[in-house]
Amino acid sequence: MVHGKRNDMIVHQQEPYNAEPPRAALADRALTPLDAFYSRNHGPIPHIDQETWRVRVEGLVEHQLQLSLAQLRETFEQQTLVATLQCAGNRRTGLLEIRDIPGEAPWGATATSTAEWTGIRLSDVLGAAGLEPTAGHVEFVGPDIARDAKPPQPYGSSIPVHKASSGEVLLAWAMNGEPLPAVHGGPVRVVVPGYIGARSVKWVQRVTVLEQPSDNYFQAVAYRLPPVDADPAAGGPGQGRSLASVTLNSEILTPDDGELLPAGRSRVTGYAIAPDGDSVARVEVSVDEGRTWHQAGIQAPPSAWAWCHWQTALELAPGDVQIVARARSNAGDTQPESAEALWNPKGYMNNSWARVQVTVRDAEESSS
Ligand SMILES: Nc1nc2c(c(=O)[nH]1)N[C@H]1C(S)=C(S)[C@@H](COP(=O)(O)O)O[C@H]1N2
Ligand SMILES: [Mo]
Repeated sequence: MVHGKRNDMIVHQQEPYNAEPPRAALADRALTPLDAFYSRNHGPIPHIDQETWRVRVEGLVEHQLQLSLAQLRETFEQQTLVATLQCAGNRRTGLLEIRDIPGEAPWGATATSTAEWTGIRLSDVLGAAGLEPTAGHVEFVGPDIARDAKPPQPYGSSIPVHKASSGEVLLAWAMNGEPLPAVHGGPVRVVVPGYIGARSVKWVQRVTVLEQPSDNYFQAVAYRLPPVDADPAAGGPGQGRSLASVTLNSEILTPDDGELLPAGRSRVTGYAIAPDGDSVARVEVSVDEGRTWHQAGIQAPPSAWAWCHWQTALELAPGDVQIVARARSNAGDTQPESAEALWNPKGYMNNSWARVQVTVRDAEESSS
C-alpha cells in the first residue's frame, strides 16, 4: 500500500503523490476511511519526527511563540470537528472536455473527502500570541518545496483574520481518531473548514500574522480564478480572484461512469457541498437530459463544514443513459448546466452539473 492508500486509487502522479479514490469508495460514508482519502501534494512528502517538530507563531503578534506538539496538547483545549476537504481542481476533467489544461492533473469526481479532525483551535493560539491591530491575514507555511512554483518555494497559503479567529480553523494532529498520517500533513496540519483544500497547509511549521495576504506562490499566483483569456504563465499577484470558500457542487458516486447496469430500478447516490456558511437545500437527478427531475433524499451533513450524501432510486430503460445531478443551496445558488463558461487556464472550481454515462441492458440480454 503506497502511502497507506487502497490499491485501486486513481494515481495521477507518483512523485509528487497525487491520487483520488474510485467513486464507490466515497459512497454512503459520512467520513472517508484514511486509505481512501484523496491526497494532493505539490512537493515530496516530508517525514517529520513529532518529537522535534515545532510551529513558530510570528509577525503582527504581541508575543512570538514556538510550540511543540506536547505544548499544543497541554496548553490549549482539544477540539474535534468534521470537515470536508475539497481540492480546487476537483472535477477538472469536465473542464478538460472543453479545452486542454497543460500541466494540471486530470482530477475526476473524488478530489474531495471528509474526516473528523482533532487538534486545537488556531484562534486560541492567536489569542495567546495577541494580535496587533493591523493584523489582516494569517499565513501558513510548510517545509515541502514545491517545484511547480515559480520560483520553487515551500508550500504556503493565507486566510483572512476573521476566518482564522472563527474557532473552526484547527491545528490538527489526528484524523478519524488516528494520528495524522505523513501523507496528510502529520504530525500537525492546518484544517480550514469551508475553504478550498489548498488553504489547509500540511506539516505546518510557521504561522505568520500579516497585514496583507501571503505572497507565497500558492496564494498570490496559483489558486486564483484569472480572467478567461489570461495567459496561465503570466499570472501575477493581484490578478483575478483569490479562491477561499468552496463553491456549490455535487457529484454522482454510484453508479460509476461507464458502468453496465441491468434494466429496472437502480440506486443512484452522490455527495453535495455548499459554500462556507451555506447548506445544501436540494439535490435533483435526471435521466432524460434535464427535461424532468427527481428529488433525491439528502442525509444530514455530519457538520456545517461537510458534504452531505444523497440518494434516490430511478427506473432505467435499456440503452445508453446519462445520469445527471445538480444541487441547490439554502441561499439559492445553483450549479451551471455546462462547464463551457467555467473554463479557466488552471482548471479550478468546475461546478457544472454532474454526469455519468451508463449502459442499461434489458433483462433478456443480462440472463443470456
Ligand atoms: N504543505 C503542503 N500543504 C498542502 C499541500 C501541499 O502540497 N503542501 N497541498 C494543498 C492542497 S492543494 C490540497 S487540496 C490539500 C490536500 O490535502 P490532503 O493531501 O490531505 O488530501 O492540502 C493542501 N495543503
Ligand atoms: Mo488542492
